[in-house]
Amino acid sequence: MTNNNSVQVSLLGLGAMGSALADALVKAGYATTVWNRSLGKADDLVAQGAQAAATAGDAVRASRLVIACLLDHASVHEVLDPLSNELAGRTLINLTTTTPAQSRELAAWAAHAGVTYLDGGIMAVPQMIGQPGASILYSGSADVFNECKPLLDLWATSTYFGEDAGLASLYDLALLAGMYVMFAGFMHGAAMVAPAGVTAGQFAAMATPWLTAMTGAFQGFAAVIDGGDYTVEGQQSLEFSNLSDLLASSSDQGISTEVVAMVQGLIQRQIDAGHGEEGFARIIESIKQPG
Ligand code: FVH
Repeated sequence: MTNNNSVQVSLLGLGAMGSALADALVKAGYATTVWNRSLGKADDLVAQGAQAAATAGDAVRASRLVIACLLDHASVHEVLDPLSNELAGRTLINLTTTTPAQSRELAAWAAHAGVTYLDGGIMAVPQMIGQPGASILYSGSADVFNECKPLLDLWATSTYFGEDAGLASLYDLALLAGMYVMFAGFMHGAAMVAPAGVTAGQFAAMATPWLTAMTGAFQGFAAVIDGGDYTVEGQQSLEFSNLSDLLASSSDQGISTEVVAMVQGLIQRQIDAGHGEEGFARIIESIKQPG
């Protein structure tokens, strides 16, 4: 245990994630006060040395640094709105998942209440907290981020994006968008080979190295997008990126074509607009300008 016991921290919300965050604080020796709406969830933490607060107000009054990890934006307001006077002059780090607009709204609410605010987006599941691979994204007060960095780094790799409190959440949701579309691509491939008797496990064994290798293309696409010139030589053109074989084979296998047709639609809009000889990265223009 390290010597953090003079640093008082209060954590509101002991769901799966809040409990993992609190556990890491207690193990690192922070003087941790915890509160949860329903009883019983603090017991293990108390056995390890945490203090259980009877009310959220008691938890807020116990520490200058208050961390919220609740269900959603509405529950954060439900818990904190009645406590705005007690929170004044304290620091709030909100790790509850919210949209960028909700994060900015909470930052404005906090500023109005005299609370210094840092927003966080957790890119990890509870079992990953304190383990390599966990990442938490932050935006809002730079002073809070810098002061609290040793504590934040207990949980995960901490990355700060700037004073706009909505940025951490924006990155969080953008990364999740990429993940879900990639997962849908994997599911499509697994569905395509299934009628041939290929198990999802057999397909995953091929898909993992293939898709991992393909992530190497991201920086090349990014250079073209950031350069703003989709005619740069050496790229695969949109006309070459014809997905009709993928669509026909999917239909032949008797499966949905929705996932591939979505990508084909983005390609086709750029071809129809006269950009067929330009690079594949140009489909970002279809996404930026909804059809
Ligand atoms: N768990 C995960 O894998 C993801 C990873 C990415 C980030 N998320 C976000 O983290 C927030 C908390 O998630 P969680 O996993 O801890 O969620 P639950 O286990 O469902 O616990 C929810 C806690 O919120 C409390 N709560 C809900 N509504 C209220 C309310 N109106 N007033 C007070 N507290 C409330 C709930 O209390 P109880 O039901 O035990 O009484 C839990 O403590 C979340 O934003 C994820 O999106 C986690």
